[in-house]
Amino acid sequence: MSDTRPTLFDSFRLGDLTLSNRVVMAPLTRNRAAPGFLPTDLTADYYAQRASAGLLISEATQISQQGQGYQDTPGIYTDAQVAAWRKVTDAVHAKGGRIVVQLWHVGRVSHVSLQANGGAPVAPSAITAKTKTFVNNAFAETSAPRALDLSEIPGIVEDYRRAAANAIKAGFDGVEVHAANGYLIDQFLRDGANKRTDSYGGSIENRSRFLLEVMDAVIAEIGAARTGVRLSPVTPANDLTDSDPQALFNYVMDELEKRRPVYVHVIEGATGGPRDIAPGFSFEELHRRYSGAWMVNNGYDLALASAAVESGKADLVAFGRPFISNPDLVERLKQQAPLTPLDQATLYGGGAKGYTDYPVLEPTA
Ligand code: 8OZ
Repeated sequence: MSDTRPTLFDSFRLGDLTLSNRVVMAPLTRNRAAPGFLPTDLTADYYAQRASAGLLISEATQISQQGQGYQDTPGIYTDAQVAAWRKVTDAVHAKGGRIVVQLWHVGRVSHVSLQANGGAPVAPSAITAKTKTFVNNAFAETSAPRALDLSEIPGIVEDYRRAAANAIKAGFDGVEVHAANGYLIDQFLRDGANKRTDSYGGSIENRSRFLLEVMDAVIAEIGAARTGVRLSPVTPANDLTDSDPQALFNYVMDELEKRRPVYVHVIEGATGGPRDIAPGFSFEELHRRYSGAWMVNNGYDLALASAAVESGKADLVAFGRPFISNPDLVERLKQQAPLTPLDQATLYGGGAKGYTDYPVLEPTA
């Protein structure tokens, strides 16, 4: 049966890892970090409960204080954070799971109350995002950012490198560079937010420079086999637009292909929203340019995911919200069992309720 097509439930070789299936838990912000921006024992339970996914991607995790944009999100820049994440990765590994950490810098999607000395958030250009963040237990307009000075950019690249080194110290199987959803790297990429006139703005090559420097630094530190990247070429999330996303992301893919991170993770359509893609944009064209593992995300169900894997459209499929309310999502998909609906009220913040108390299927006799 050597010519059978792979299914969603077949194992997959990802770099040096063997994933037990092709169902990935997407990164999901839960805002439950303890003081010091530490993951907790509950965080360890939460991920360990979901360890039957082929791969877990952690919630977005800031690489520095400057990179934080919402209250109670975890970091990976202090020794205490590394030690706390070690408990999470140990718990996942004890259950036979695999987990990477998503490395995050929010750029302009932040608030002065989170920044050192109440300073302005940083961005490629001083353009405020028309979007909200969550701080001091309430939604708030994002604060007006200041444009990064050219001399500051190497320091942020260095923050990514250090975070990647910390990830390995913390026992992660790798990292995912968050270059999606309108955060800092995406702000550099897309021309709605990047109006720079130096070597990081203007042309597609210049706007891609920051992402590629981050990828080079992370790959030099931990290796391409442990480095993935997430892109959302057409999402309007966090007030971001681009005048020619196909040309921009074709170039990005050609440059990624030279560096061969272990996977590229794409959000098809509007993040967490419609999968519709404007005419003229083709994800297939991006996929054709890249020979590594291809991970897709956004509104997948069993039928869509199975079709994607069986047709070769994707190697891996990331499920987001269904994983919150179904810790045994892989088993439920396998059995075509009903899914528990998500409780929106416990999505962000709080404790065990809506975090570690979702049920698993009763074992069948
Ligand atoms: C939801 C709420 C806060 C942050 C993303 C990290 O969209 C996020 C996020 C999602 O990538």
